[in-house]
Amino acid sequence: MLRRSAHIALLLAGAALVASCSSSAAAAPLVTEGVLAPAAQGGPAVTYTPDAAPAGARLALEVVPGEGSTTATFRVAGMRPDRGYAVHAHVRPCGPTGADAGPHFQNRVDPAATPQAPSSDPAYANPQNEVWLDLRTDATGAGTATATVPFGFPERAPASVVVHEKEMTATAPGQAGTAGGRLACLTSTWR
Ligand SMILES: [Cu+2]
Repeated sequence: MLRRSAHIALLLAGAALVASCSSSAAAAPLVTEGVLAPAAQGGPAVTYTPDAAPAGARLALEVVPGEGSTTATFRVAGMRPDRGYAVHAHVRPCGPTGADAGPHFQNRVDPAATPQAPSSDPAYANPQNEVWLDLRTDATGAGTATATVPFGFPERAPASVVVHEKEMTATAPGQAGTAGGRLACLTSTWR
């Protein structure tokens, strides 16, 4: 009985996730959704650390282009309850390892960044030049974050959303944008 009601609750949470995505009044939102599967299995939504980002959790991204701005909303259900997750837009699609998603998408790219030493300069690694979607889950493991950034994606766009180990993204010089290991990833459409 307990298993059955938990299953129904999950279905309802999934339905709410879909309903809330499709009911946005803004024009032509881009919606990407996925259910976390083990990374070895592949797919659009993968977990690298099932203890912290359980297989079966649902992730959804909605991107609404504006006039010289973009509003992104990231929703999760079935994640760990009462937990913060640092979340960002990354430049490449998800792959078998967390590193496959590459560095954070930056509107103005930090000229000092290298593959070995990603940007950690607060002048570039900040939530006005990157897309940060840090969120906190409720008692059911559901959570939402919305970010409006002052740029669009005319030439380059992110390709994924990465959920990190830390509960919040760091902002100090030398650590800005860092958030620990990569727990899960959603390959997503941004334009
Ligand atoms: Cu990130």
